Amino acid sequence: MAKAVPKGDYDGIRAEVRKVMKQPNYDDGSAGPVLVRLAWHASGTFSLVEHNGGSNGAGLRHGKEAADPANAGLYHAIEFLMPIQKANPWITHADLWTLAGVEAIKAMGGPDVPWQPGRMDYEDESQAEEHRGNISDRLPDGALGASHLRDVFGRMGYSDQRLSRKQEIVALSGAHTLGRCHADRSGFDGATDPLAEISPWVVNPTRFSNQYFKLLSTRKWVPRKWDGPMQFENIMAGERLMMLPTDMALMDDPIFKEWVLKYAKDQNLFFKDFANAFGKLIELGVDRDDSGFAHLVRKAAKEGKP
Ligand code: DDH
Repeated sequence: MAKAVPKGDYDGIRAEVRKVMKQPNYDDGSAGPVLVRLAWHASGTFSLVEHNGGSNGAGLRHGKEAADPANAGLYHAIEFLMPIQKANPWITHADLWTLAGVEAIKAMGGPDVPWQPGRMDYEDESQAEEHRGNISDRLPDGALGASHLRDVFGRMGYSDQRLSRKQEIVALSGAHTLGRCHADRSGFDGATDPLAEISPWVVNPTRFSNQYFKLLSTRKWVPRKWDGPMQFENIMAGERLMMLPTDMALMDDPIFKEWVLKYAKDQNLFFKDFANAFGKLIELGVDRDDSGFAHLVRKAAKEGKP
């Protein structure tokens, strides 16, 4: 029997997301990048083996996950979406966050990412703790390298050892064509630097494109001389762009590099692979039953490795 699809005016929600994206007093005038980051951090905690984490439940609203330093600054995204949730209480936070990320990508010129409703929300902190267990330290650390990327995405089920999937880690990393680092959130970048306000990864950080791959593969990136965490920079005509050590790892590793170069040359290929990979990301751990809803039941951990 085909699974039911939960009912709701999702096109109306998409239109409202486009409206709240316009934030003249926030960053580059757009909430888009931080909405995409919310969808990613809500989903990227999934573990295939332990079968916990992921976007279902919207656990990031509660306890340790909300307080995780990796999620610093995401309250901006949650607050931007709050009026939509209040006006449309039928939609769960978990569905709204993932739909907002997908719609923001589209609104910023990116591809259509497949999205389906049906996620549920944890009712309270104790339900979240009971279902999720300890999922701290699962999001990637920008100071590390290629093997860390393989560990983090391998835990979710993305693995570059499988031929058909090796490009997904690189494709997802292309989201750094959006937004910027904030010294008060991740510690990267420098608020005291006169050039700091123009230090995202690419020149136009609210436009989804393959610029990240073009710049990563063609500019000369040098370690930044400062007291903050290790990061790389390229300054040209007074404009400072940056890369994290994890971004540079994509060029150091021959398998990842092959895909960086492909995406730098072919934006359509990047859009196609990104849409597939992001679509999978927001589905991780979302197990719908025939009602179309992904009821929040604690699953047993799986045997073995992904
Ligand atoms: Fe990221 N990211 N990300 N990222 N990310 C940051 C910002 C943004 C890492 C670290 C950082 C993905 C992968 C990685 C976005 C999307 C995605 C910041 C800066 C850090 C640090 C946060 C701040 O200071 O505000 C690391 C490490 C990885 C990795 O190694 C894999 C992925 C997979 C995505 C995705 O969406 C698929 C976006 C968007 C931003 C910009 C946020 C903003 O507020 O602007």
